[in-house]
Amino acid sequence: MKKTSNSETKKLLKSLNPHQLAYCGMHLKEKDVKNGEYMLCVFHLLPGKGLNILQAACEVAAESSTGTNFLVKTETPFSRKMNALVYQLDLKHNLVWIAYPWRIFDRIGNVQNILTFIVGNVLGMKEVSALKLLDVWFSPTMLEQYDGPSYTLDDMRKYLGVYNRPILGTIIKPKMGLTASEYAEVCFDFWVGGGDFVKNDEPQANQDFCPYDKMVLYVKQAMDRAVKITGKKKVHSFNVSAPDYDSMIERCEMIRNAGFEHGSYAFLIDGITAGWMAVQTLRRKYPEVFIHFHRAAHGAFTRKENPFGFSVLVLSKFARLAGASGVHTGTAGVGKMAGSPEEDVVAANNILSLVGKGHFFSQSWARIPEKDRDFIEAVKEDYHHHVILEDDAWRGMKKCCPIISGGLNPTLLKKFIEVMGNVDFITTMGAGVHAHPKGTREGAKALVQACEAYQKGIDIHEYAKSHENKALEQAIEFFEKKKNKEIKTAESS
Ligand code: CAP
Ligand code: MG
Ligand code: MG
Repeated sequence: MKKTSNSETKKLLKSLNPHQLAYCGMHLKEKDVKNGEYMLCVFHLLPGKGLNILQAACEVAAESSTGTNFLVKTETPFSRKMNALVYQLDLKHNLVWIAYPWRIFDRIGNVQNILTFIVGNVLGMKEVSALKLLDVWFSPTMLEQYDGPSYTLDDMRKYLGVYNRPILGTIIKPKMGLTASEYAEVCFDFWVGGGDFVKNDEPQANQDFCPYDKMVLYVKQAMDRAVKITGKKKVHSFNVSAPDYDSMIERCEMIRNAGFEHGSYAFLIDGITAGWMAVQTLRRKYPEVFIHFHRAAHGAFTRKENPFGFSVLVLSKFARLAGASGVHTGTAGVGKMAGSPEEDVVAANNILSLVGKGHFFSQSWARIPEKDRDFIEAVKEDYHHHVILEDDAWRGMKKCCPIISGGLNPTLLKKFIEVMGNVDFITTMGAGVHAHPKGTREGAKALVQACEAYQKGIDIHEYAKSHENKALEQAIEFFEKKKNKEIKTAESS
């Protein structure tokens, strides 16, 4: 636990005023902060003018738990017990660890409430010139209160009959501007080309040129046609983000009343712009539906150039806590979006398994004490069978699956799987399918063929040589030529 020498700590402690001292717990040991009463956070923190790191950290602990910028006369012995406590520092890397008594959080399992505390006002405080929440740890007793996912990737696999490979998906492009029937036609082409899963793009809503009810109706017809032709089940993820609760529920009910069978539709929610309450509403109201968390606007908090905010890992952990079945976790530098490989992969792996290694904490997503013998068995089962045992679901928070999109195309699938280290994710390629020189259907075929090549252990260039894999050959020609051209332009500029 120790990250600062005793002399350094002593010097810093002496600099604290009584107000700051009330939020300092540098005496605490690992066993104290892991006694089940605390949620633990680690922040990258640069102090504001005139403060040292411990002073600034205590000010953050105050503002993000019970306090304000002065010691108030209205404090009580109990309120002091609810103070968050700074318990560890790493002066070399400007890191601070803060323990939060989780009784201060809304007791009905409310993620929005936690985030308002720990990445709320504090991001605007003058006492810091940088503050980024890098990792968070939940005790088993705290996990007890949170829903976690209900309908998972494993359920979707069962519905689709797809195992041992990623779920192959797309986002319909152009992102906006197609009529409802044009939109549905593109879905049909992707599904008939062999794709499993189609999602609305994150801004899809009730636009006058693509009325929501028509989009739902035509997608259903397209899905029915595609299922009939291919003999394979298909899934569509509808964006149900809306201006208010009633309109969101109205969209959900419109989808459920359009005749889609259970498992063939998912609810997509723009979790950052629509908000955590919407995510948890969908999870609690529709436990039998895949809740698809799109993270548009996360860059404002997660980009590494931004000194304020939180990491992709933190966002993904809270998405699992809130009950998202899947959340976008980034393409680990392989695709178009900014994001570090290590960051995205750590996030993806942490929300998928029963025990995940974070940047600073190893999180067991068990709702029971980790010493429980059976829990250890459940973890072993989890690794071997990729599921939390059905009758053991109560023990652990179910998996939340990574959803990978941003700039991927069939030629990058193998590279991404190797970076991820497993195939337990949904990939949704937009341009990667619809920019194919021969259009969407061939783009879908190219994606399927790239996945087949991976599963057979054959290089895609080899695999594309056989005549039935023309779609893949054309995709390689197009996307690799484009990439080479980009490299050449970058080199010449
Ligand atoms: C991807 C996408 C996704 C972003 C989200 C887009 O389209 O539809 O919303 O990938 O990024 O709008 O860009 P392309 P992330 O496949 O055409 O890039 O998954 O990193 O949250
Ligand atoms: Mg300590
Ligand atoms: Mg999008």
